[in-house]
Amino acid sequence: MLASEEGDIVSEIEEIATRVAYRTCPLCEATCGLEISLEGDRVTRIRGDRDDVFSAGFICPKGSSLKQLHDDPDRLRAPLIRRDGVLVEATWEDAFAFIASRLPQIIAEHGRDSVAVYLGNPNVHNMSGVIYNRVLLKMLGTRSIFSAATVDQMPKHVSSGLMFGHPDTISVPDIDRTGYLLMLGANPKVSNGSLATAPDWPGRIAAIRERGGTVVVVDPRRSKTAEIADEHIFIRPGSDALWLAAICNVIVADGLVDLADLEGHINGIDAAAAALRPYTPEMVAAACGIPARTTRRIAREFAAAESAVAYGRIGTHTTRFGTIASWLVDTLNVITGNLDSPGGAMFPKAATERPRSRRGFRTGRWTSRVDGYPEVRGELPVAALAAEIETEGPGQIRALITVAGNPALSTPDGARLDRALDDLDLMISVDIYLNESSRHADVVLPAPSPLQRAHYDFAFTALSVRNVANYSPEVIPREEGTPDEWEILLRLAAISSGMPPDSDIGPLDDGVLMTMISAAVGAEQSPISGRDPAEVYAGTAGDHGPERILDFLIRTGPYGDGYGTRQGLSLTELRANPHGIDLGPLQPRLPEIVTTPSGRIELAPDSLIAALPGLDELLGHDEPAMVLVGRRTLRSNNSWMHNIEVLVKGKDRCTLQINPDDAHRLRVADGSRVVVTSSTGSVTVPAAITDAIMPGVVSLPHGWGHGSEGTAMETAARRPGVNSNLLTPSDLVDPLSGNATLTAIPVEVRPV
Ligand SMILES: Nc1nc2c(c(=O)[nH]1)N[C@H]1C(S)=C(S)[C@@H](COP(=O)(O)OP(=O)(O)OC[C@H]3O[C@@H](n4cnc5c(=O)[nH]c(N)nc54)[C@H](O)[C@@H]3O)O[C@H]1N2
Ligand SMILES: Nc1nc2c(c(=O)[nH]1)N[C@H]1C(S)=C(S)[C@@H](COP(=O)(O)OP(=O)(O)OC[C@H]3O[C@@H](n4cnc5c(=O)[nH]c(N)nc54)[C@H](O)[C@@H]3O)O[C@H]1N2
Ligand code: SF4
Ligand SMILES: [Mo]
Repeated sequence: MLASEEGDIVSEIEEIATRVAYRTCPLCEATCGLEISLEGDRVTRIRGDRDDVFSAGFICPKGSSLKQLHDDPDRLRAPLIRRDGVLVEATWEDAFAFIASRLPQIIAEHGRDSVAVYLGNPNVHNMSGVIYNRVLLKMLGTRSIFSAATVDQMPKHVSSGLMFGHPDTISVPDIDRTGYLLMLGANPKVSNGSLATAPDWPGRIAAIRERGGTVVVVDPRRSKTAEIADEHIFIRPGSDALWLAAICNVIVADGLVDLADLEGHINGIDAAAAALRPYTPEMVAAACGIPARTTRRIAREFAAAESAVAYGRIGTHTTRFGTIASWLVDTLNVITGNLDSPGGAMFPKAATERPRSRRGFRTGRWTSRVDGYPEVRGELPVAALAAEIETEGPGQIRALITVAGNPALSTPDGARLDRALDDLDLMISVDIYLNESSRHADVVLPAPSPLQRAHYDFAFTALSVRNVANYSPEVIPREEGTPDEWEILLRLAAISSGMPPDSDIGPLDDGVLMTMISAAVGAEQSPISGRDPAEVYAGTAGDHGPERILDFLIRTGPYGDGYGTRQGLSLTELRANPHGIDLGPLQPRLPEIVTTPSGRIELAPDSLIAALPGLDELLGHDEPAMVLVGRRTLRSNNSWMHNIEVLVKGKDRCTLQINPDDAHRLRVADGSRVVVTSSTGSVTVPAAITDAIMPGVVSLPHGWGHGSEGTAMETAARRPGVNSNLLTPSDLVDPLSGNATLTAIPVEVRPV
């Protein structure tokens, strides 16, 4: 009796103490559902949520390490202020007072453009960043805006803007239905996918093959994805645009153009065909390292497939021809009738999607002061940031705010930027670590851990291979007196507009929502068109912050309840569905999705046609002996998860992959240290000899190079690796998008 009574007591205690929370993983674009077991506020286990409507239990090693990230003693929990040259812990009040004593003064003396902002990648995975960075930028009123987008996907925004009318109208590969996937410069087996949100890419690739489809991977490395594909084709780094031109050329020359349902929706097909005419498979063969017969075969297979889709990512985007490559990927999809068609490239319909105007898209409304680069989406190339800090004159950058970014490691010519960061009059970092960039800051404001904030993927539901909506509340409460990230951003916004550091930010937050409501009630297509703004405001769930705005965006979005005008989604509905709500497979969206002034897809935008002959530069030159490409590894996340022991233990991952022929020629032994030198810098790193990489190409992952003085990431410092961006030059940007060149970097390799 006693024993069972005891048992009852024990299980009762367990019942009180343990709980399970469901949470979308915010670490990468795959948006996996996590099942998180807790005892009180201590995480005991994280595994894949088998009931998640999209990920069905899939998880990678990073997802479960959110526990270690949360528990990491190096993760910042209190603000830091630089006093007598050293960063010391301070109260939130003191930190904001410090900023208020410096920032408005710099703006008053040197003008608004003297304050720059750099927004890093995790902002896109964070409701606070997505909504409130815009408020910060607006209230700062600066044009000195930089982000990780210009070391990443900016070419896709530009080509999409020019072709479809809006830079966010991005087509994604419908991998769950396609019969033929042609993938360039992407390694989703490892990266878990990008600009194509899908949990379990490996399983989805296997499914294509199981249903009789074909997967072809074009990459200078036989990547993990290439290993699970039907075919892998080595390509000379940096030449994707040229090869895609030849593929399109074959489609046209062989009479394989078939617009199918796109007939009547396309402008410029003749102009595009004429511009591509010179680029025959024979002409590009040497530069691409791909025999003409292979190019012809792939073009014909692609055209013949029941459904087919071309998909290009980092490797195609991070070159001077990134925008051209991105345009040609979509051109290939269009001319084979595979755009906006199941199994082809389709347009997601996110639950928070806003109607887009028919203004069309343009770049270059202003230019960068020193190098004259055109503005793109209101941003300047981050490759130009160091020059803007170093170069004196009106408009020189004197202060920098970084939010969730590590540009010292993530952007080209890291050594130069690292020096420039030291020259700033003021640097403010909102970050969870004291890393290679935030170590230069005068004030560091720690954001809460990912488990301490609510989550909804505004960005990735718009890039998803299936329409899904999934909201997760915070899993663990924030420590008493600690602001959420949106409050930090809003307070920075307030201070930058001259408000006192301790002002009530509530009215500002109300204003953010009210502006959105006013726009919606005034918009014809909105379900709340003509409604009373005050009534809508009063009916919005929650009393502040990103969740209240999420409720508004969901309810006025394409599946929303329109504030009672129809059956549909709201935040309440999302909360009731912790495993997500499946909104079904992607649907054809033409013509409504196209917002070019003509109302048609523009296949031959002037700026792209004019830039195309630039590709000739790749032809007929002497190849440099060696070129450098990057790579990602499964347990990394750009530069910032190397402080987690479970992710970095084991063999060294920051190695230089080199082909056996090159290793033999250069007398490099496996595991020996080699010096890699580019026009920009030099690093010493262990060699890893492998025939998975093309002769003449070496590969080094980015995001390493830890342990510099003033950082506080002990585990990372023990396995520092080297910064591959010491080798990437800052003066080679894609002129159309401002994107940095991070691949095909000429280098010399020699043994130590
Ligand atoms: N050579 C080379 N360079 C590359 C690439 C490449 O392929 N090759 N890839 C590029 C790409 S695609 C990208 S996206 C960029 C990434 O460039 P960045 O965004 O500059 O770098 P990350 O390493 O992602 O750094 C993110 C920072 O955000 C912090 N952080 C994490 N979560 C939060 C949070 O919730 N709030 C706040 N405030 N901070 C947080 C982390 O501590 C870290 O300091 O790197 C680029 N650099
Ligand atoms: N594990 C892990 N996952 C991540 C990240 C991470 O750091 N680690 N980062 C996240 C981020 S921010 C992003 S943007 C995505 C990126 O996701 P992906 O675009 O899939 O990026 P990578 O895995 O770097 O794969 C790029 C591939 O391009 C190849 N490549 C290099 N140069 C060329 C070229 O000139 N032509 C062609 N055809 N191929 C080339 C490389 O060999 C590599 O295999 O990954 C996300 N997911
Ligand atoms: S694949 Fe991406 S979203 Fe899924 S668990 Fe891993 S890091 Fe998280
Ligand atoms: Mo990225």
